[in-house]
Amino acid sequence: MFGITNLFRHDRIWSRRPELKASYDVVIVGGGVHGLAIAYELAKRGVRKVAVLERSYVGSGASGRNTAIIRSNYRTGEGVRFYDEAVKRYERLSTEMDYNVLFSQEGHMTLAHTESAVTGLRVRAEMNQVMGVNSRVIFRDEIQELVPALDMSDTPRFPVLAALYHPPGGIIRHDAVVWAYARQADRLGVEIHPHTEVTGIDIEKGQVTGVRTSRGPIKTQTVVNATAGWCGIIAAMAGVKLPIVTHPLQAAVSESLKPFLDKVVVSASYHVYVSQSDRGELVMGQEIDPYSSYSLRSTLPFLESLARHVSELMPCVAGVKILRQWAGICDMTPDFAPIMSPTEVKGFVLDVGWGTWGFKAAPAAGHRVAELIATGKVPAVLEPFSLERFARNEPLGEKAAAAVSH
Ligand code: PYC
Repeated sequence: MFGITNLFRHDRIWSRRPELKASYDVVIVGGGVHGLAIAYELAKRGVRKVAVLERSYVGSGASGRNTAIIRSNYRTGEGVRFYDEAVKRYERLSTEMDYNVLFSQEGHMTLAHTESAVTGLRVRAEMNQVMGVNSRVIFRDEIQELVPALDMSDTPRFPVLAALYHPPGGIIRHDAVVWAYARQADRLGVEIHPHTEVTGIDIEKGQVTGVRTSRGPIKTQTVVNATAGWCGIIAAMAGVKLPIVTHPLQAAVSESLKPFLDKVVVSASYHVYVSQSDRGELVMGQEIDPYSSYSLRSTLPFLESLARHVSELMPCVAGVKILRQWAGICDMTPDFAPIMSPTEVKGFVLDVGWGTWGFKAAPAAGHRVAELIATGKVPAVLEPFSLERFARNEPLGEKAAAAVSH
């Protein structure tokens, strides 16, 4: 690869796709940020024969489609502890990877427009503070000072009453994170196989023995399902049933504007969130589409509703043009928390159910799932995220803090 002149020669970020080997120690299904982070962490622990299989290009799924919000202001102690580990790992990631992932810790703000929402934010703030996470409830004057673009008058349909302000939250460059992990994993000897589709998983006497792919079979004793959107399909190949329903999630960006918004703003009543990227675009989204689907189509009703609600929240952006819109698909669990877990099939490990909250978790998920595989023991921080919690009827109750819902 060359720059404008051939004086600046750059090597590829990671190696060309190699031939598939007949066997690997660990096969990771899914070449998004989670799969790559697990591979990198395994390689760091000295597990060398690791292959990442991706049916399209690296980062083509949820990793390339999310709106890159990082935060740990969750509602349950289990959630806050886990996502706080992820935020701390993200803070060190540019240095660890020797690659600028453009993490802007500009602060995250969840607005409350009703008294009951204010109570919900107080509960979250308490839990965040008990767990050592910087979050507090702030009121109208401070909100106005931090985000002058918000309509703080009494005339909106839902006047702003208070907000949960979380200073360590912010936005990151999602491609940079994916490329950084792919590059470091590759340097440590991980094989990355784009355009390699998994078509079956072989199991003998309750133990994984191999994976069938569009490029031939592979022998392995360990398969990690790190897919987003299709995790139920991959799990079914191993005979494992997941309590997951898949929904589209849409987002859009505006034309570039001068910087005026340096907080991520979320409003559950208007069902929208807005941030401004380093390029000046407004990055905006709503809740998941209400129907279950694998479609990556973006829709006009989404855009109409987004435009209406964002301009109610920030009337000054009403005339701004939309540059593009897109969709991703999200694997929703009943409790809006992920599944990182061994399964009843020996050697079949899950890192799935990441709904609308997966990108922000990748460094912690990669580290802890690799620990689970390398040591054979579930790390304490992952215990609450087992698959079995659903059979035991012990859901986590994270719905109130995931994405913009409630
Ligand atoms: O979890 O912050 C979040 C989020 C925003 C949009 C989708 N997920």
